[in-house]
Amino acid sequence: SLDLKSTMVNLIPKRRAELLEIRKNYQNLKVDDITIGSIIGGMRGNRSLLWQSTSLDPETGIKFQGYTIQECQDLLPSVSNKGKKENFLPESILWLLMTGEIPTQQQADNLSKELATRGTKLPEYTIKIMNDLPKNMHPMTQLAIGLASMNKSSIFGEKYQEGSIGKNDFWEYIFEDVLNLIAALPQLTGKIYSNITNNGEPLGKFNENKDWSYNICSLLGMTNSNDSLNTCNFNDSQSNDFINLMRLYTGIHVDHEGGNVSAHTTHLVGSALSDPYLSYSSGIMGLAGPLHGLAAQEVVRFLIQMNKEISSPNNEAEIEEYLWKTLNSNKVIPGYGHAVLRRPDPRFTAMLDFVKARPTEFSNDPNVTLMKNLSDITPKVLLEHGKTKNPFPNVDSASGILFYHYGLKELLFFTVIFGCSRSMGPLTQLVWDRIYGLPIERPKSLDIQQIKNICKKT
Ligand code: CMX
Repeated sequence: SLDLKSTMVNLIPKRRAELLEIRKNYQNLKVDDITIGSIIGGMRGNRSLLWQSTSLDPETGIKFQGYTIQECQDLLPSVSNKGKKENFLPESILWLLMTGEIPTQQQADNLSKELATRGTKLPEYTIKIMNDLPKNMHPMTQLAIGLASMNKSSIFGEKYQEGSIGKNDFWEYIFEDVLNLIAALPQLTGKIYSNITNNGEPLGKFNENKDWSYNICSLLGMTNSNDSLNTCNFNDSQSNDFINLMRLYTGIHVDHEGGNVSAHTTHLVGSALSDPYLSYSSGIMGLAGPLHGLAAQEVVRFLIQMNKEISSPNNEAEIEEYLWKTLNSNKVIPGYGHAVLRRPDPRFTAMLDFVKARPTEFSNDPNVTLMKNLSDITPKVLLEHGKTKNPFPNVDSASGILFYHYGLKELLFFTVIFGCSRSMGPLTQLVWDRIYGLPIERPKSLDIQQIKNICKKT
């Protein structure tokens, strides 16, 4: 089938039967031990969540339905641009996450068109709320408010209130809400950016004939087409490169397994049958935390500051000295290390490849040069320092500085673009949660006395 919903309809009976079979035969099979350490240590490593579309391997990094980023680059449809292969579309990866299948060009184009059609306009009441927000309100607060306000038009919410749908049909209306929500993100993002940079006046126009990432760029006023209303100084190649950077960034940040804060929160809130707008708005609140979505901005600050203090971004000795100074004052090197990964983050490699493919564009940018040099120097220093389990760069060490290079200077805003991308994984899971009829989440908590009692018994 050429449209996503019918493709899902075809998949559902087999997948439901599969889960039923597992539940019937293996209900009591033990998977993991829960230790006192994990109860008081953020539940690290507890294998206790069902998450279908992505998995994170310490060595190979993120896989989308089993496909690495490189395989996605090779296999997933992009837009065709006079025979030149562009970065794959996030719409393609959304199809892959939802179905487990690589879409054809036609399927990806159809989904792209469907999102553009659904996303033409924000609801009037959301526009009003966004217009009334203080223009200097934190961009992630604006995003969470905008999304939560759209629950007024939740189809699932309406049907549920009417009492007109049974449990087996919930997924269909959740799916409608999910596509409407993802489709609305370019408009909402553009509105937030115009609030913080242009007193709420539009910076660009939505183009129904273009893809999702293009529309994010045009609504930021960051293309050189007529769809952007400001005087962005991009030449043709920069404009096209920025749109491809947006496709790359939003394509590879879609999901990182289910246990991270934004994904897990969306899933948890959705398990109470809160609609996708409320569930993802909650996920966004978590993404706004400095230990989760804000790391990219820390890296940008770090690079700019280091460049102020060293004589050249190519001076290895001074860079090493700066890194040691940071570590010796008990600070972390932002953009390095990872809770799960034990190799360079393949998302970082994809970003670096983007830079390497455009030497003329980036060779004169001292921050990008420093970012590249750091990826060689920092692992040696961190290894010698001897603490971090993973001395290699993670995705955040490159992503923010590339946006900065093209003129996105509002560091707090980067996470809103992260939020656009991250909608795709957790909301895909929300659809599957309802397809599978998963129950409300309710782990058991223990107080200190109960924990002490368990400790005494051993
Ligand atoms: N610089 C200096 N020290 C570091 C470090 C870094 N980049 N990364 C880890 N360490 C230290 C830790 O602080 C810890 O020290 P203590 O024992 O004194 O507490 C020690 O090494 C062991 O930590 P770890 O097990 O290797 O790492 P964690 O799982 O505890 O933390 C992370 C992971 C990402 C929070 C950590 O590496 C870090 O703070 N990195 C810098 C911030 C950053 O880049 N965050 C983006 C994460 C991207 C993502 O989540 O996708």
